[in-house]
Parts: sequence; structure tokens; C-alpha cells
Amino acid sequence: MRKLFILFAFCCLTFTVVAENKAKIEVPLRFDRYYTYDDVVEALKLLHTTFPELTKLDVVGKSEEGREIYALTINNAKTGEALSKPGVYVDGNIHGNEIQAGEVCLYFANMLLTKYGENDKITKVVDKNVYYIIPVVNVDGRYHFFKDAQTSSSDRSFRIPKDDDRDGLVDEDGPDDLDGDGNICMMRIKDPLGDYKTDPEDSRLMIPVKPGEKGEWTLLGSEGIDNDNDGKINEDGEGYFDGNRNWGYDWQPTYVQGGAGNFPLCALGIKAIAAYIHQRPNIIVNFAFHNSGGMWLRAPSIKSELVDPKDVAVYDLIGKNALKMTPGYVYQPSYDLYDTHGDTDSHMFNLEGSYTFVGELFMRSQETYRENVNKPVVPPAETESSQGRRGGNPEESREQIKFNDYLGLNELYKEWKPFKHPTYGDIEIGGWVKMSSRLPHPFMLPELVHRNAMVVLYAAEQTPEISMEIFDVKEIGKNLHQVRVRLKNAKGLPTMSFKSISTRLYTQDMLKVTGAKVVASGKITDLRNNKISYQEHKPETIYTSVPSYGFAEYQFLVEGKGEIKVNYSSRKAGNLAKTVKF
Ligand SMILES: [Ca+2]
Ligand SMILES: [Ca+2]
Ligand SMILES: [Ca+2]
Ligand SMILES: [Ca+2]
Ligand SMILES: [Zn+2]
Repeated sequence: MRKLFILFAFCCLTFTVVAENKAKIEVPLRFDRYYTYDDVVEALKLLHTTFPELTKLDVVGKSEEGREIYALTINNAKTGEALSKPGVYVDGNIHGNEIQAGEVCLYFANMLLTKYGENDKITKVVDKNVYYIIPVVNVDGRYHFFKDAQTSSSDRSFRIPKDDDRDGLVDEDGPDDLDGDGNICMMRIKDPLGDYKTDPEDSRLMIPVKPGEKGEWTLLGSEGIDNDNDGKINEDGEGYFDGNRNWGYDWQPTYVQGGAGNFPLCALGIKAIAAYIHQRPNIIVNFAFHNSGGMWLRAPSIKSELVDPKDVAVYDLIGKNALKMTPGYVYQPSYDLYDTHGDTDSHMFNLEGSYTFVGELFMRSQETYRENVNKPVVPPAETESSQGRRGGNPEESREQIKFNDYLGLNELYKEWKPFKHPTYGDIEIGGWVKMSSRLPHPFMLPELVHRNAMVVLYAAEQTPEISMEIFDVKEIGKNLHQVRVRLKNAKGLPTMSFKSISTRLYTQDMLKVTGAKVVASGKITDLRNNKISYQEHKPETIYTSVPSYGFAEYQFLVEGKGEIKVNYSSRKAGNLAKTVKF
């Protein structure tokens, strides 16, 4: 209601209908534009109907506002059932405003499907794994990011109302689009005692005043008025409820972890997706895409939680290659940014045994306007000066606004315009718009989606490829045969994370002999010197896992004559069987 009133009061004269210049969605999908929530759904449906043999489209669940959350499965049934293959899970846009995360997911799906059978690399990697792709986790968030006036950082929340200022009303005073341009920009007022002055080099920008300098402007915060007349402006906006703090593992209440929600998995979408993932125990590696900053983050999310160096080595294999595929990004443990509780990556690593990465897409430093891209606009020492967040670095702002002028078609920045504010009187509204700052301009989107999707593809190539060799089969006594089995992994991801082995998260991979009585079995610890470490119980079944680019060798002593079957079964690395006759 409050929004309606505001719209009528302030916007009817200046309200302009944004032309729905809607491009037709076709396969192959285009990535020189952003997809609304409805466009994403249409694109997924189109991918599914174009490639019915390779895809399945599921509604995982519904959001708080009743929107459907879609998951596209890509699996070639001719090479095996989905659950019998390593699973690669990719999602994005858990934060409603981080929309290019959805485009990366769509691009990845589009690439796998449209190049299948044409490109050998793609064909191989499609045939090998199953892919579970949820481009938009926060479906209400994406919908409202396009539809409503926002800043580039607003509308992250799930649509669960929250009383931020504890006045008994929920979400009663959010930002307001006073000039009706579809953006929540900034408000400023002329003030000789203000903290800012006009940048002498570009009158559209402001720079902080130095001590002893006369001020010119005071920043009044995001565009808006005091909707509930409590003397505070914009004190209780939409949410705030952070889906990426609501997962099951290490969930902490809001007095420990802001945005956590009332209890674990209380967001409808997060609960539905957590269940969807749990029903797919073959998921071995997963990516959750966000913006921004240019980062690849790995587990753990809190500093006090240790990750086995063997798991770190696996992360490094992908993370260090990712760095070179996405120049400028950093690769680091998630806690290096800050400790988080109840996030997707902890949940996936600790409860689902999946190697998990967060991709923080896009760096604003890619918005270059300079001769030599390799030379930073500001020398590092200056960047770290005490300018802090307030106004940022003037040199960077000047470059960004010239990028807007010469490369961004003036679409990223609104010049300051006078406005009569009911509380403040004569003010000005202007600054960076919704589709700026954290999102690449559409002309840069194709490269962003490709580079980042290729990192997922690289991880998908590294899922385990297990082969089984039977060797040294011989009679070693009366009616007693020795059978040796070697499991080999040709790729960089082990069949189980060391975390899931050490926590006994689920039943380990099994090597099982059937068809005859097994009297003894054990791991071959030194093949050349014939050293076996025998196991005490149930010799017909050995619990195992196969490391990165490694192997594991076992010996079975089998009674009788005839035929036995050796089965290898793994939750995340498929199943193999061989018959041995003696
Ligand atoms: Ca309130
Ligand atoms: Ca506005
Ligand atoms: Ca208020
Ligand atoms: Ca307001
Ligand atoms: Zn995010």
C-alpha cells in the first residue's frame, strides 16, 4: 500500500513506461542481454523441448510468492542412468540482485546442449556426468530486481517479512523511487558543513573533503521518504533474510549470524533445494554463483573449521586453474572474506560430501578506460589509503564514469537532478543505477559467462574416472585362489572427499566379491614386497575410496572353482563389475 501512495504522489508526472523491447528467446540462447525470471523459465523450457533426449525439467519447489523454482537435468540416458554417474550441481542467484549468476548457469546448460555431438570436449563431458542446474534459487528476488526500483545491491532477500526496527510493523519503510526512473539512486543536499565537495575534475562526482576544507554536499542515503512517519527514512525495507545463511550445516540464529532466518531451511526454496540435492547423493562437485568482486571461494566458511590438506589439494587443482581462466579473480577459503554460518558451501561440503565452490562474478575494475589495462588506475599504495568506503577512490570513480560515457552508452549513471523532498526540501537525486556496479554492461556479459562456465566445465572433466583391473589371479593352495583388484582413477577428483571419510558421512565405496566364499581379503600396501593388510571381518566386502589420479589395490582369497563377480560401487563415482573365471 505504502508504495502505491508514493507512486501516485511523486511519480505520475514523470513516470515513463520502460519499453518492453523483448527479444525473442531462441536456442542457442543469446547472452548479450539479461533474462528476467520469466525469460529464464522460458529459456529453460525451450532448452528442454529442443533437447528432450538429454534433458529433464523439474519444478523443485515454490517460493514464498508462489513462483516455481526450476532445475534442469542434463543426462545422456544412453551412457547410463543419472544416479549412476558423478553429479555436477550448479546454481546461482540465491541473492536476488546477483542476476548474472543465472546467466552463467543458463550459458553452461546452453553450451552443453548445443555443442553436444559437435564438439568432442563437450560430448565427452556430457556423456560422462549428470548435470543439475538451478539458474535462479531466489526466484522472487530475481523477479522483483527487474520489476521494482532497486539499487544494484538491493533485493537480495527472500520474501519473508522482517521487522528490522522492531516497531511492530514489517517492511513498512523501504526505499522509494521518488523520480520514477526504476532506480533507487542517492539523495544529496547542499550543505556548507557537508563531508563532500564536487570533484573539480568531473562535476558529476563528489569527493570527500579533507580536514580544514569547506564542504559542499551531505549524502542523505538511498532515495526515499519516511513512509510511516516515525522520523526515520527507509529504516525497514524488504526482508532481510539471506538464503545463503539459512542452510542446515552450522546454522546460527540471527543474533549470531545476521540474515539467518528463524530456523534452518525456513525459506521454502532453500528447503526444497536442500531436499532435491539430498536425493542426488551422486553430486560430487558444485558451484554456487554470486556477484561480485572476482573470487573463487572454497570451504571452509569459518576459520576455526579445518579442512584436510588432501581436500585442500583437490580444491587447489580446480581453484588454481580457475584463477588463470578468469584473470584478476582471487582463489581463497571462504572465511578469508569473513566467517559465515549456514551457507550453501558448508552445507554441501559437510553434509553432502561435495567439493564446493562459490564464484563471485565480475570485478568493477574490468570497467576500464585507460591505455594500458595492466597498469592499475591507482597505484596499490594509494588504493589502501584512508578513503575507505566513503566515496571510494576518486581516480577509480573518474575512470568508472568515463567508462559509462565512452563504453557504457550512458546507461550506468544518472546525473544529479533537483527534487523537492517532503522532509528535506530541495535536494538532488542521482548516481549509479540498478544495472551497474555489480553487473557487467551487457556488452561484457558474453565473455563473463563463458569464462566462468568453462571453470565449471573443467571441474566436470575432473570428476572421477574409475577403471578396474583384475590381475595376478592364481591358485595359491588346494582349492584356494588369489584374486587381485586394482581400482584406478584417471582424474583429479577422488571418489570421496577426505572430509566425508573422516566424518563417516555415508557408506564408503564398496568392493564386493560374490559367487564364491571369500576366506580373506585386504589392502595391498606394498605390491612389490607382497604386503597385505588383512581385514578381520566380512572379507567379501572391502570399504574403499580412490584418490585423485591414484589407485587402490586389494587382494581376495577365494575358495572353490568356477566364476566370481567383482563389483565396485560408489555413491559419487559410478559402478563397475567384472567376472573372473578360474
Ligand atoms: Ca518495522
Ligand atoms: Ca529513482
Ligand atoms: Ca520511517
Ligand atoms: Ca521509505
Ligand atoms: Zn551473493
